[in-house]
Amino acid sequence: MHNNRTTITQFIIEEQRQIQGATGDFTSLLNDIVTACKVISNLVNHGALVGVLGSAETDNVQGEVQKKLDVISNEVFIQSNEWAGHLAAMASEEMDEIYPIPQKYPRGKYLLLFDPLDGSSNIDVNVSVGTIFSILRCPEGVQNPTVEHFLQPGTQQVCAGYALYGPSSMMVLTTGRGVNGFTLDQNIGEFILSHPNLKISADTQEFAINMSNMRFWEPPIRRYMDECLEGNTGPRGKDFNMRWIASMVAEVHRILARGGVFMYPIDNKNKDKGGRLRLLYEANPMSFIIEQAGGMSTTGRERIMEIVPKSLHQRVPVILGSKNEVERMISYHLAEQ
Ligand code: AFP
Repeated sequence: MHNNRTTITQFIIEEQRQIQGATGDFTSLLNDIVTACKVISNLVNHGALVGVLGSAETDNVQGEVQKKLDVISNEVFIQSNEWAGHLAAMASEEMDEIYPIPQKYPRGKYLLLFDPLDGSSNIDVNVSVGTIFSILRCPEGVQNPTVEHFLQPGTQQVCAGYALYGPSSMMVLTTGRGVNGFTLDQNIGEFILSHPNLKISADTQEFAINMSNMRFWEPPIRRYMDECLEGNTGPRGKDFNMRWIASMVAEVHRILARGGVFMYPIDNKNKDKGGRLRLLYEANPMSFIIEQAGGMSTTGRERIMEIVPKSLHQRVPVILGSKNEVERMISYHLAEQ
């Protein structure tokens, strides 16, 4: 029975075979990313036993306090991906500047962007966290990429994915040909295809938003949420349920599994920063996955994947998930204009 199981490597190789001119470079890059995620999964699993919990007592570029595991996961990602010759440079939510591949290694044609440990406020309380990544092509002829080469809209992504470190560790990926999920078999150390061709239901009765920000919300979000909360006695005519994990990877994963909407909208608290979530490390890769699974992703006013980034650590409002609910929220934003 075990012979029928498809490993993530086999899956990626078979997918690449269907693309004319594929050199195998991309397959190897993904393998290195998978290795990094397995290492992080192992560290997260062992937690206090290997001394990785708690604060690193440093701030990242966003002014957020870094956890030890944020810093360690960032190093794991760099070490796993810098040597093989597939990348020209990397950028991470945890680093102020881009990371060009050191001269001692060959340079390749891809750019890798990542949030090594998303939802890290959950680490010390043993709640799910994850890694998010996005792969772009380094523009033709560019040997020494600079920040501007990373500022490509999400529609240019070659691949996006996340690893979820939850009750089981999973990897979910898209290369623009649908979304597939793999579960880590701890005994053999391989991700095995377990959730082929994930699709998000168009309708849902579940939303995820940080309700503590309610007093800062703009009218379209307030309207949408008021209507949901009125339940079957209100205009929606049905009851809604709520979830908030404070770990975007876990929220997106739930939406892929059973539908739902996730919102981190612009509000009067985060307006100066442009939103809460990071465009290049969180919003773009998750939007690619959500769209490929039949869902939608927007700021409320524009499709996230079409935003032309202005800076490496740019933040954006995010509304994503089941299509009919996201469309409804877009219409509420349009009605406000
Ligand atoms: P951290 O990685 O700093 O914990 O941030 C997680 C996150 O970017 C995203 O994964 C969550 O959805 C969101 O922030 C949680 O935000 P709140 O702190 O407002 O709940």
